[in-house]
Amino acid sequence: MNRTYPPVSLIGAPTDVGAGHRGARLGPEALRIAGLGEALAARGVDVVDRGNLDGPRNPWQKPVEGYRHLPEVVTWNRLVMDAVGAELRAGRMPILLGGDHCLGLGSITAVANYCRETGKQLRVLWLDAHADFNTSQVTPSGNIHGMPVSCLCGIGPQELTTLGGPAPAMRAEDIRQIGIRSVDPGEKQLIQQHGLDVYDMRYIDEIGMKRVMEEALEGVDDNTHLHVSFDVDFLDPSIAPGVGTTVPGGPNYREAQLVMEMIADSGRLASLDIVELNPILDKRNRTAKLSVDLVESLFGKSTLMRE
Ligand code: 4U7
Ligand code: MN
Ligand code: MN
Ligand code: MN
Repeated sequence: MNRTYPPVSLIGAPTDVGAGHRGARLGPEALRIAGLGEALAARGVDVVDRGNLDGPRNPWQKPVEGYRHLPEVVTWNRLVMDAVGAELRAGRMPILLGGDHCLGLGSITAVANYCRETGKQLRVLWLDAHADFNTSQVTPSGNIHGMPVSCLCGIGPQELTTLGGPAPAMRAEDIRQIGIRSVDPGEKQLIQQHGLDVYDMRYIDEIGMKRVMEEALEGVDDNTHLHVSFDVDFLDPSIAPGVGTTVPGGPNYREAQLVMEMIADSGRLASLDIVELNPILDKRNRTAKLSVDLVESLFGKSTLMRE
Protein backbone atom coordinates (compact mmCIF):
# COMPACT_ATOMS: atom_id res chain seq x y z
CA MET A 1 0.00 0.00 0.00
CA ASN A 2 1.43 3.36 -1.01
CA ARG A 3 0.21 5.98 1.33
CA THR A 4 1.47 9.48 1.82
CA TYR A 5 1.75 10.73 5.37
CA PRO A 6 1.31 14.23 6.69
CA PRO A 7 4.44 15.96 7.89
CA VAL A 8 5.51 14.76 11.32
CA SER A 9 6.86 16.69 14.31
CA LEU A 10 8.79 14.96 17.04
CA ILE A 11 8.25 16.52 20.48
CA GLY A 12 10.43 15.38 23.36
CA ALA A 13 9.01 15.51 26.89
CA PRO A 14 11.73 14.22 29.20
CA THR A 15 9.72 13.31 32.30
CA ASP A 16 9.58 10.69 34.97
CA VAL A 17 7.63 12.80 37.47
CA GLY A 18 4.62 10.54 36.91
CA ALA A 19 6.51 7.28 37.39
CA GLY A 20 7.87 5.23 40.26
CA HIS A 21 11.30 4.79 38.66
CA ARG A 22 13.59 7.48 37.34
CA GLY A 23 14.98 7.15 33.82
CA ALA A 24 12.01 7.63 31.47
CA ARG A 25 13.21 11.23 31.20
CA LEU A 26 15.97 9.85 28.98
CA GLY A 27 13.45 8.27 26.61
CA PRO A 28 13.43 11.01 23.96
CA GLU A 29 17.21 10.87 23.52
CA ALA A 30 17.23 7.07 23.36
CA LEU A 31 14.58 7.15 20.62
CA ARG A 32 16.56 9.74 18.68
CA ILE A 33 19.74 7.71 19.02
CA ALA A 34 17.88 4.60 17.88
CA GLY A 35 17.19 6.55 14.67
CA LEU A 36 13.50 7.42 14.90
CA GLY A 37 13.76 10.59 12.80
CA GLU A 38 15.97 8.97 10.17
CA ALA A 39 13.70 5.93 9.91
CA LEU A 40 10.67 8.13 9.22
CA ALA A 41 12.60 10.24 6.73
CA ALA A 42 13.70 7.07 4.95
CA ARG A 43 10.02 6.19 4.52
CA GLY A 44 9.49 9.49 2.73
CA VAL A 45 7.95 11.27 5.70
CA ASP A 46 8.72 14.96 6.12
CA VAL A 47 9.94 14.98 9.72
CA VAL A 48 11.05 17.83 11.96
CA ASP A 49 12.45 17.35 15.45
CA ARG A 50 11.20 20.14 17.72
CA GLY A 51 13.65 19.15 20.45
CA ASN A 52 12.63 18.76 24.07
CA LEU A 53 10.11 20.73 26.09
CA ASP A 54 11.56 22.28 29.21
CA GLY A 55 9.61 21.65 32.41
CA PRO A 56 10.09 21.08 36.12
CA ARG A 57 12.63 18.57 37.35
CA ASN A 58 11.70 15.46 39.31
CA PRO A 59 11.73 16.40 43.01
CA TRP A 60 11.55 12.69 43.92
CA GLN A 61 9.05 13.00 46.75
CA LYS A 62 6.45 10.77 48.38
CA PRO A 63 2.78 10.98 47.35
CA VAL A 64 0.68 13.73 48.90
CA GLU A 65 -3.02 12.85 49.29
CA GLY A 66 -2.72 10.04 46.78
CA TYR A 67 -0.68 11.91 44.14
CA ARG A 68 3.04 12.03 43.61
CA HIS A 69 4.37 15.24 42.09
CA LEU A 70 0.95 16.60 41.14
CA PRO A 71 2.14 20.20 40.51
CA GLU A 72 4.98 19.00 38.27
CA VAL A 73 2.64 16.65 36.39
CA VAL A 74 0.20 19.53 35.81
CA THR A 75 2.93 21.81 34.45
CA TRP A 76 4.35 19.18 32.12
CA ASN A 77 0.94 18.26 30.79
CA ARG A 78 0.10 21.89 30.04
CA LEU A 79 3.34 22.17 28.09
CA VAL A 80 2.59 18.97 26.18
CA MET A 81 -1.00 19.97 25.47
CA ASP A 82 0.13 23.30 24.01
CA ALA A 83 2.93 21.76 21.93
CA VAL A 84 0.77 18.94 20.55
CA GLY A 85 -2.11 21.32 19.84
CA ALA A 86 0.18 23.71 17.94
CA GLU A 87 1.43 20.92 15.66
CA LEU A 88 -2.09 19.67 14.93
CA ARG A 89 -3.29 23.16 14.05
CA ALA A 90 -0.28 23.58 11.75
CA GLY A 91 -1.41 20.46 9.87
CA ARG A 92 1.37 18.29 11.25
CA MET A 93 1.23 14.90 12.96
CA PRO A 94 2.67 15.14 16.48
CA ILE A 95 4.74 12.25 17.80
CA LEU A 96 5.25 12.74 21.51
CA LEU A 97 8.44 11.19 22.80
CA GLY A 98 8.06 10.49 26.53
CA GLY A 99 8.69 10.55 29.19
CA ASP A 100 6.28 8.68 31.39
CA HIS A 101 2.66 7.97 30.53
CA CYS A 102 1.17 10.78 32.64
CA LEU A 103 1.85 12.78 29.44
CA GLY A 104 -0.89 10.88 27.62
CA LEU A 105 -3.24 13.24 29.43
CA GLY A 106 -1.82 16.43 27.87
CA SER A 107 -1.33 14.84 24.49
CA ILE A 108 -4.83 13.37 24.19
CA THR A 109 -6.47 16.46 25.68
CA ALA A 110 -4.91 18.45 22.83
CA VAL A 111 -6.07 15.87 20.31
CA ALA A 112 -9.60 15.84 21.75
CA ASN A 113 -9.85 19.63 21.56
CA TYR A 114 -8.59 19.55 17.99
CA CYS A 115 -11.26 16.97 17.14
CA ARG A 116 -13.93 19.27 18.61
CA GLU A 117 -12.67 22.17 16.50
CA THR A 118 -12.59 20.15 13.29
CA GLY A 119 -15.64 17.92 13.81
CA LYS A 120 -13.53 14.76 13.75
CA GLN A 121 -14.44 11.63 15.66
CA LEU A 122 -11.78 10.64 18.22
CA ARG A 123 -10.60 7.05 18.57
CA VAL A 124 -7.78 6.29 20.99
CA LEU A 125 -5.88 3.01 20.90
CA TRP A 126 -4.13 2.54 24.24
CA LEU A 127 -1.38 -0.06 23.87
CA ASP A 128 -0.26 -0.94 27.39
CA ALA A 129 0.20 -3.69 29.97
CA HIS A 130 -1.77 -1.44 32.34
CA ALA A 131 -5.17 0.23 32.13
CA ASP A 132 -3.92 3.49 33.72
CA PHE A 133 -7.41 4.04 35.18
CA ASN A 134 -6.47 4.58 38.82
CA THR A 135 -7.64 7.37 41.10
CA SER A 136 -6.07 8.83 44.24
CA GLN A 137 -8.43 6.67 46.30
CA VAL A 138 -7.51 3.34 44.76
CA THR A 139 -3.93 3.81 43.48
CA PRO A 140 -1.44 1.49 45.17
CA SER A 141 1.47 3.82 44.30
CA GLY A 142 0.29 7.41 43.94
CA ASN A 143 2.10 7.48 40.60
CA ILE A 144 0.14 9.56 38.12
CA HIS A 145 1.32 7.58 35.08
CA GLY A 146 -1.26 5.05 36.35
CA MET A 147 -4.08 7.62 36.10
CA PRO A 148 -4.16 9.38 32.69
CA VAL A 149 -7.12 7.45 31.28
CA SER A 150 -9.36 8.15 34.28
CA CYS A 151 -8.35 11.84 34.16
CA LEU A 152 -9.16 12.01 30.44
CA CYS A 153 -12.62 10.62 31.27
CA GLY A 154 -13.13 13.35 33.87
CA ILE A 155 -12.25 11.33 36.98
CA GLY A 156 -9.40 12.81 38.99
CA PRO A 157 -8.05 16.04 40.42
CA GLN A 158 -9.61 19.15 38.92
CA GLU A 159 -6.21 20.50 37.75
CA LEU A 160 -5.87 17.45 35.50
CA THR A 161 -9.47 16.79 34.47
CA THR A 162 -10.01 20.38 33.27
CA LEU A 163 -6.63 20.82 31.58
CA GLY A 164 -8.23 21.57 28.21
CA GLY A 165 -11.55 23.06 29.36
CA PRO A 166 -14.45 22.34 31.70
CA ALA A 167 -15.73 19.19 29.93
CA PRO A 168 -13.90 15.85 30.13
CA ALA A 169 -11.52 15.40 27.18
CA MET A 170 -13.10 12.13 26.09
CA ARG A 171 -15.74 9.52 26.83
CA ALA A 172 -14.98 5.96 27.88
CA GLU A 173 -16.35 4.76 24.52
CA ASP A 174 -13.68 6.70 22.60
CA ILE A 175 -10.86 4.42 23.77
CA ARG A 176 -9.84 0.80 23.18
CA GLN A 177 -7.17 -0.69 25.43
CA ILE A 178 -5.02 -3.49 24.06
CA GLY A 179 -2.49 -5.78 25.76
CA ILE A 180 -3.74 -5.19 29.31
CA ARG A 181 -2.52 -7.69 31.91
CA SER A 182 -2.07 -5.73 35.13
CA VAL A 183 -5.07 -4.05 36.72
CA ASP A 184 -5.27 -3.10 40.40
CA PRO A 185 -8.31 -4.24 42.46
CA GLY A 186 -10.00 -0.82 42.80
CA GLU A 187 -9.10 0.01 39.21
CA LYS A 188 -10.87 -3.15 38.07
CA GLN A 189 -14.13 -1.95 39.60
CA LEU A 190 -13.80 1.48 38.03
CA ILE A 191 -13.18 -0.05 34.60
CA GLN A 192 -16.32 -2.13 34.93
CA GLN A 193 -18.33 0.83 36.20
CA HIS A 194 -17.31 3.03 33.29
CA GLY A 195 -17.56 0.31 30.66
CA LEU A 196 -14.05 0.68 29.19
CA ASP A 197 -13.32 -1.52 26.18
CA VAL A 198 -10.37 -3.60 27.36
CA TYR A 199 -8.78 -6.24 25.12
CA ASP A 200 -6.76 -8.00 27.78
CA MET A 201 -4.17 -10.70 27.11
CA ARG A 202 -6.63 -13.47 27.80
CA TYR A 203 -8.96 -12.13 25.11
CA ILE A 204 -6.03 -11.74 22.72
CA ASP A 205 -4.96 -15.34 23.40
CA GLU A 206 -8.48 -16.59 22.84
CA ILE A 207 -9.44 -14.81 19.63
CA GLY A 208 -6.05 -13.76 18.25
CA MET A 209 -4.54 -10.35 17.58
CA LYS A 210 -5.99 -10.03 14.09
CA ARG A 211 -9.57 -10.16 15.31
CA VAL A 212 -8.77 -7.99 18.30
CA MET A 213 -7.48 -5.28 15.99
CA GLU A 214 -10.46 -5.60 13.68
CA GLU A 215 -12.71 -5.03 16.67
CA ALA A 216 -10.61 -2.18 18.03
CA LEU A 217 -10.67 -0.43 14.65
CA GLU A 218 -14.35 -1.08 13.99
CA GLY A 219 -16.18 2.09 13.01
CA VAL A 220 -12.97 3.97 12.14
CA ASP A 221 -13.71 5.91 8.96
CA ASP A 222 -12.58 8.94 6.94
CA ASN A 223 -13.81 11.25 9.65
CA THR A 224 -11.85 9.54 12.45
CA HIS A 225 -8.78 10.98 14.13
CA LEU A 226 -6.90 7.91 15.31
CA HIS A 227 -4.55 8.49 18.22
CA VAL A 228 -2.18 5.75 19.34
CA SER A 229 -0.78 5.92 22.86
CA PHE A 230 2.03 3.38 22.84
CA ASP A 231 3.32 2.50 26.31
CA VAL A 232 6.38 0.40 25.56
CA ASP A 233 5.56 -1.92 28.48
CA PHE A 234 2.75 -3.17 26.21
CA LEU A 235 5.42 -5.45 24.70
CA ASP A 236 6.53 -8.66 26.36
CA PRO A 237 9.51 -7.88 28.64
CA SER A 238 11.57 -10.56 26.91
CA ILE A 239 11.75 -8.32 23.84
CA ALA A 240 11.37 -4.96 25.61
CA PRO A 241 13.29 -4.91 28.89
CA GLY A 242 13.77 -1.13 28.98
CA VAL A 243 10.70 -0.15 30.99
CA GLY A 244 10.10 0.52 34.69
CA THR A 245 6.98 -1.56 35.11
CA THR A 246 7.45 -4.85 33.27
CA VAL A 247 4.61 -7.36 33.28
CA PRO A 248 5.18 -10.83 31.79
CA GLY A 249 2.88 -12.32 29.22
CA GLY A 250 2.70 -9.47 26.73
CA PRO A 251 2.44 -9.43 22.94
CA ASN A 252 5.42 -10.93 21.15
CA TYR A 253 7.29 -9.37 18.27
CA ARG A 254 4.95 -10.74 15.60
CA GLU A 255 1.78 -9.73 17.41
CA ALA A 256 3.14 -6.23 17.99
CA GLN A 257 4.10 -5.91 14.30
CA LEU A 258 0.60 -6.97 13.30
CA VAL A 259 -0.94 -4.34 15.57
CA MET A 260 1.13 -1.63 13.94
CA GLU A 261 0.54 -2.92 10.40
CA MET A 262 -3.20 -3.04 10.88
CA ILE A 263 -3.22 0.50 12.27
CA ALA A 264 -1.18 1.60 9.25
CA ASP A 265 -3.67 -0.11 6.93
CA SER A 266 -6.54 1.86 8.50
CA GLY A 267 -4.91 4.97 7.05
CA ARG A 268 -6.25 7.07 9.92
CA LEU A 269 -3.24 7.42 12.24
CA ALA A 270 -3.10 11.11 13.10
CA SER A 271 -1.10 11.37 16.34
CA LEU A 272 1.12 9.16 18.46
CA ASP A 273 2.69 8.92 21.91
CA ILE A 274 5.73 6.71 22.58
CA VAL A 275 6.10 6.57 26.36
CA GLU A 276 7.61 4.76 29.32
CA LEU A 277 10.86 3.82 27.63
CA ASN A 278 13.50 3.75 30.39
CA PRO A 279 17.00 3.57 28.85
CA ILE A 280 18.56 3.04 32.29
CA LEU A 281 16.87 -0.37 32.43
CA ASP A 282 17.40 -1.21 28.76
CA LYS A 283 20.01 -3.44 27.18
CA ARG A 284 22.07 -1.69 24.52
CA ASN A 285 19.11 0.51 23.52
CA ARG A 286 17.28 -2.60 22.36
CA THR A 287 13.83 -1.46 23.47
CA ALA A 288 14.31 1.90 21.76
CA LYS A 289 15.38 0.20 18.53
CA LEU A 290 12.38 -2.12 18.69
CA SER A 291 10.13 0.89 19.20
CA VAL A 292 11.58 2.54 16.10
CA ASP A 293 11.07 -0.68 14.17
CA LEU A 294 7.41 -0.75 15.24
CA VAL A 295 6.94 2.90 14.30
CA GLU A 296 8.22 2.06 10.82
CA SER A 297 5.43 -0.52 10.57
CA LEU A 298 2.96 2.09 11.81
CA PHE A 299 4.10 4.20 8.88
CA GLY A 300 3.43 1.49 6.36
CA LYS A 301 6.58 -0.62 6.24
CA SER A 302 5.65 -4.12 5.11
CA THR A 303 7.49 -7.14 3.76
CA LEU A 304 5.67 -7.30 0.45
CA MET A 305 3.60 -4.94 -1.66
CA ARG A 306 0.06 -5.19 -0.37
CA GLU A 307 -3.21 -4.01 -1.82
B1 4U7 B 1 2.00 2.85 33.05
C1 4U7 B 1 0.23 0.59 38.71
F1 4U7 B 1 0.20 -0.47 40.77
N1 4U7 B 1 -1.09 0.20 38.26
O1 4U7 B 1 -0.94 2.55 39.38
C2 4U7 B 1 0.13 1.92 39.45
F2 4U7 B 1 0.77 -1.67 39.11
O2 4U7 B 1 1.90 4.14 32.39
C3 4U7 B 1 1.19 0.68 37.58
O3 4U7 B 1 1.05 1.98 32.37
C4 4U7 B 1 0.95 1.83 36.66
O4 4U7 B 1 3.34 2.29 32.89
C5 4U7 B 1 1.78 1.79 35.39
O5 4U7 B 1 1.11 2.33 40.05
C6 4U7 B 1 1.65 3.03 34.62
C7 4U7 B 1 0.79 -0.47 39.66
MN1 MN C 1 0.77 3.34 30.59
MN1 MN D 1 2.17 0.45 31.32
MN1 MN E 1 5.38 1.95 33.14
